[in-house]
Amino acid sequence: MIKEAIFHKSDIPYAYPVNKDQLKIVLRTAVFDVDRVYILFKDRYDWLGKFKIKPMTLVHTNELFDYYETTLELNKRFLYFFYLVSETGEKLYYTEAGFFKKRPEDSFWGFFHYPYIREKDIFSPPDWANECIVYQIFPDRFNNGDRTNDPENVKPWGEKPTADSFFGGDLQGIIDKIDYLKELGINAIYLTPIFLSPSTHKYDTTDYYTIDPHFGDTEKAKELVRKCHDNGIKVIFDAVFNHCGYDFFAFQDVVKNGPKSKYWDWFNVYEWPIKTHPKPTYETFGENVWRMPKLMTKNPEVQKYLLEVAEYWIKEVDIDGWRLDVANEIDHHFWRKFREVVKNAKKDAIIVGEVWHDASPWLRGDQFDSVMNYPFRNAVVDFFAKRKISAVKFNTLITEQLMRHMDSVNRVMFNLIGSHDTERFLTLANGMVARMKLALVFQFTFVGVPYIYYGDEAGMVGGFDPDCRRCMIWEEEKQNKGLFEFYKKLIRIRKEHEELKYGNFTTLYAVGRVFAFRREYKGNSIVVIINNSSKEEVIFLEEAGGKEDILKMGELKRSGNLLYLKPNTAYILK
Ligand code: ARE
Ligand code: CA
Repeated sequence: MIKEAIFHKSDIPYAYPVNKDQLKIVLRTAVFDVDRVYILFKDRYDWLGKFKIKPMTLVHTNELFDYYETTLELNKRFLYFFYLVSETGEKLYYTEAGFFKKRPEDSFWGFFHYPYIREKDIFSPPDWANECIVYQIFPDRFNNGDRTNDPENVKPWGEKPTADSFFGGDLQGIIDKIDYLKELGINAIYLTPIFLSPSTHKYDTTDYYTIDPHFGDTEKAKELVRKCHDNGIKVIFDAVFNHCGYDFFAFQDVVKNGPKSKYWDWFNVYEWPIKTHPKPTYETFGENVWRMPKLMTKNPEVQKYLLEVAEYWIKEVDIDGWRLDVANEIDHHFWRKFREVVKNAKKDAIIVGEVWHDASPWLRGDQFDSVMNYPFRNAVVDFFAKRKISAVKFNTLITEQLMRHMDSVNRVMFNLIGSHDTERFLTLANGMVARMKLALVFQFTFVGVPYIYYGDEAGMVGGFDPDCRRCMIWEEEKQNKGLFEFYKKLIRIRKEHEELKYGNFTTLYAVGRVFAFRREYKGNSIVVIINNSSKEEVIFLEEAGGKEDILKMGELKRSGNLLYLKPNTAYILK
């Protein structure tokens, strides 16, 4: 056996409670190396008791690893070790103290321990997140519902955007389109920042307590949230707490009073008087973005200020959660406090971080509920839009992503295929709607929250920021109606099937460009087959037997368990 690949630790994501009685256990081995895995376990305080034995189930296989899982139930306290048998009959015991050929004595000191299921440590995202389909809105570009609040020099709707063009979109515009959003079927919206700021994107906050007048005011925000709630739509705001805007009162006080300012320690100023050019003399977001001075969240006064902001908008306007900008550059310490404040203000509010890479340090239950899942997006873009990776590689990417987190986290990950910071998916797919549809089938049947960037459903295109932020297309004749209907159908299918929201995920087939998997929940299963190639493919898949296609994207010809997949076609079999 390849011992070097065998891995477990008594911590997330290899050991964690799924509820107050059950402990989930995961073990990794090298791919195709091990034939059977058992776990031997007992209560830590049952000194003289015998170990119980349970076989573990192989749940994922990818290019490198096999993953085995099981769930244990005992009196909350666990002592355990593993017993592995290879294809060739080799036997091995695996403990916290390493590997043994002979079974360790019961008095051995090196077993794995899960000391106690501590209820407070169990991760529990808001229930509604599991049912969520989220729609991201960039307010200046979604819909102009009130011309009286338009900024000066507003550009004609639909003109090509530059980094600082304004188009007049606003909160009234969103209110006016609630029916549209309902028809689509989404049940949550996430708005990029709407607080007072000089820019069009509003990531450089001047005042955290004022809605930008070009968007509306606090009353308008209340009306938006109320009307969304009346229509079953949750509302998430953007918390830009890593940095403020240059015009923020505290920074302006520092600009004026220097080291004498009460707010001096809110920032990291290298040199005073402050200069913005050629390089800012203070720490900023990104590389010398002078409009965005970095806030020192290690400072208790800064913490207090920002935590009050977080609480204020929940209480005042009744929002349902926060998306956290540049979340990975703010201390964990702050986010733990933030979670306490937010959850106290509203028990089922959601906290979604912006982290573009492995976000596991923030997803242990003490900080975020979810993140914008960019690793998901990257895999989907490479497989479906660009077709530059094989199904095998794609399977490796997504199974490794799944194994990074607790199941309960995976189910609420915000699975996007594009955002205001990326090229649009359709552009990356070279305008080929067929490829996008396959990606959407995957997005809506995979584990996690499907996330729509405004306008994708209308067939909008666009390159990097600012081009990905074009004005929403409202003229019906310019919208891609077929794509819109396809979204509607996928949303309906997802809503109607618990398997797709709560089911576990098993890859069934990953060869060439064909990918198939099963979602299973409470004895019901759905099999999804995607032919991500431009030619007919024939596959053998027993699991498809006795199931009917509910997507009806194209005809599925079968002869026994042989399936004839049409080019660029997906099937959702129930
Ligand atoms: C503007 C221009 C850009 C220009 C930039 C630099 O539009 O063309 O390159 O200025 O001067 C906001 C605005 C942007 C604006 C930016 C700076 O929306 O339009 O850019 O402010 O003024 C990293 C961070 C991630 C961050 C992205 C942008 O990790 O947190 O960069 N995303 C958030 C928001 C943005 C927002 C800000 C932060 C600032 O979502 O919209 O920008 O508040 C890799 C890395 C990522 C990296 C990503 C993108 O994959 O892994 O870490 O994200 O690329 O660069
Ligand atoms: Ca307006």
